Amino acid sequence: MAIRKDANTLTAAERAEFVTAIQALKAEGIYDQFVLRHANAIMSAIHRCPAFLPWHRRFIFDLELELQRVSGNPNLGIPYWNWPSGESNASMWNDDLLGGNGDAGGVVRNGPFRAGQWTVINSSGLPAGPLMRAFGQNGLPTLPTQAEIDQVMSVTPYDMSPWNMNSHPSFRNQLEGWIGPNLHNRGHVWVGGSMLPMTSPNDPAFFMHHCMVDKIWHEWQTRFPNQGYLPANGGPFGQNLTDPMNNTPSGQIGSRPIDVLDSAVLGIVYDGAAPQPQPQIPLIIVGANPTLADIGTPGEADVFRFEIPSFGSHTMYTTGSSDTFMTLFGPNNPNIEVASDDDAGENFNSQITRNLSAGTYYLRIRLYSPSTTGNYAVGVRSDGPSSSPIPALIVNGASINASISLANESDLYRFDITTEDIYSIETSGTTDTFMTLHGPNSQIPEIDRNDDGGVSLNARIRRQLVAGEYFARVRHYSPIGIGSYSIRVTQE
Ligand SMILES: [Cu+2]
Repeated sequence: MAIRKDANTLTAAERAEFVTAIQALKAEGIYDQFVLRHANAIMSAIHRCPAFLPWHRRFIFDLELELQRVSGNPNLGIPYWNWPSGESNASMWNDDLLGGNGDAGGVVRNGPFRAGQWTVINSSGLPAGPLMRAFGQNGLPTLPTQAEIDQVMSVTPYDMSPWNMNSHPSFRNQLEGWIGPNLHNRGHVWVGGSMLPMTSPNDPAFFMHHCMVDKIWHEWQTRFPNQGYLPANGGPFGQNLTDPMNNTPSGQIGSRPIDVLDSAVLGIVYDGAAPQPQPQIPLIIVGANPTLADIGTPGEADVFRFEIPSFGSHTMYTTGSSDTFMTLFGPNNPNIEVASDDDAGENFNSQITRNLSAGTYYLRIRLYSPSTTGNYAVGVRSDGPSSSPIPALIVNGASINASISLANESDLYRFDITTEDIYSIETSGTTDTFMTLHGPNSQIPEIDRNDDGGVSLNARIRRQLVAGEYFARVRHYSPIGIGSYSIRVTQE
């Protein structure tokens, strides 16, 4: 399991281990193969496009496997360059890790990758001189701040037609840096020198930089589990969810975006994110009169919290004449999105009805138009005790959409079989689900289990069932994985 840490926090022993492993790969010729894999990819197939993030996730993952191999340490993770604290005087640029800035001529003279110790290659694989750096000298003198990262972290969807540097709104395009505060591109330009051309992996800082890019994508995926990779299909070849990506070998994992979407499945763990300060969040009492609020500044969003004591259907709603937009987060985590809605309520009000398990939930309300102000009222009501607390699947009926929103969470469903026959119970979506089947007429005996019998990573159980009540339990294959899925039962 790769444990990826903030480069500035590494111990002396961790720094030495990372440097020694990079040097060993260089000596084997493996490191330069990575430089060429990036340099000889089609520029526009791996940058300025949706595959930018999965391509580089797979790329640094493959290097990490090599680092683990040569070091003999299966937990060695690429350290990440935490930009807000990674300026030129940060300890990651000390001589025991990356070495620092170049001299007046741009040549790196300090650290393990200094001139005489480390030679870069050109895109033909030929030696091309020493490593070069020129911190802040190429027109972008500062690094991204945490506020700028937070700003990009709130952008949805993942990407948007025309799937290039003009895409807007697009999380990928903002993280890559063509619009918005400029995160990824700025890091390359700020380091300068060898980090500018397509041979930029010549500087080991490349991998720490892209590790930070990947961490931000990972955190965004965790925050918005219902916002999947786009385009699923219909985009340029090499960019769709199940297309092979340019210049990516098939290896331990596949070469398609879908193969790398779940960091947990890849065994990647980022060190603990700093706990976020919790501002006082107003409490909504379930069943009480709606709470009055207003958006006084264009673009502002209000956050409320409420407590659900036990499982049941609940409706979150706004009233009034404003066009509100609502996003629900939880349970017990203000960063995990459950659902969002624009106009399901009366007039232009937003409304979400959902089965909620016990816990604390959060509602974020904004106005649909980011340029207007207005007031509204927001409330939550229980839709009454349901006759069955377990969601019921109807044979040959509609799918139920749900999500695993917490580590180790599992969802339970029930369904009735009236005629003995062959039935299939299956999940769909991009989450790697795992399913167990129990019954008849009891939740206890397990009669079947499945991981990947369905389409791609979905679970599917196909089985002869006698009449009775059955229960299906769905969890993520990884104990720390989360994500959304749909489930249905069909008679064959
Ligand atoms: Cu790149």
